[in-house]
Amino acid sequence: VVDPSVFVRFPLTSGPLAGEASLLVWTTTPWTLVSNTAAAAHPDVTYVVATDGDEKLVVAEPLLEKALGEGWTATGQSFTGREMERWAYRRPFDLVELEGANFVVNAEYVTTEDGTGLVHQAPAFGEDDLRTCRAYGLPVVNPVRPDGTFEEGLGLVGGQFFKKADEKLVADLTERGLLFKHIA
Ligand code: VAL
Repeated sequence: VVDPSVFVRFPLTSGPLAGEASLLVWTTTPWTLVSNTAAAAHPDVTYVVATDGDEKLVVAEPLLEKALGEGWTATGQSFTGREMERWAYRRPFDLVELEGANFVVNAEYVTTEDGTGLVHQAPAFGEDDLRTCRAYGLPVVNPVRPDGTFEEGLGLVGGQFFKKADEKLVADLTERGLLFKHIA
């Protein structure tokens, strides 16, 4: 089974682009978005603000075309990952309790081969994520029980087997206008 990959808008709520642009964040495991605590950017990569004339998205410069496709151009505004450190964003799902999280962190392992150069962080489900998020004092959020089902009471995923939740979560992101692209 190949994991789907999704590109999701994380609207910025602090920093110079607050209220006017979204980070475009990439993940191959949509079900872990419930446990998102941060978005990782490489400190030395240049990130550009791109627009289709309507909205603004932040992606790694080398991935602009590959991630966004036709109709998107750079606005001329750019930042290094280092400059973006600690910019806050609105998390994709607020199903679990979480405070003082959801900002850009820097990580050396982020590449510009695939995705957007902005990697969704869920420390409970990835070794790199755990190491990176620990350095920022971020909590480990794990609402999945040992039997692989989400804890009860978690809205649209409560009680569901983790892998089965992908579909519902992607549908919900789409409905709320947060899904940019879904490669199944
Ligand atoms: N960072 C990984 C991803 O985006 C996981 C482990 C959360 O798919």
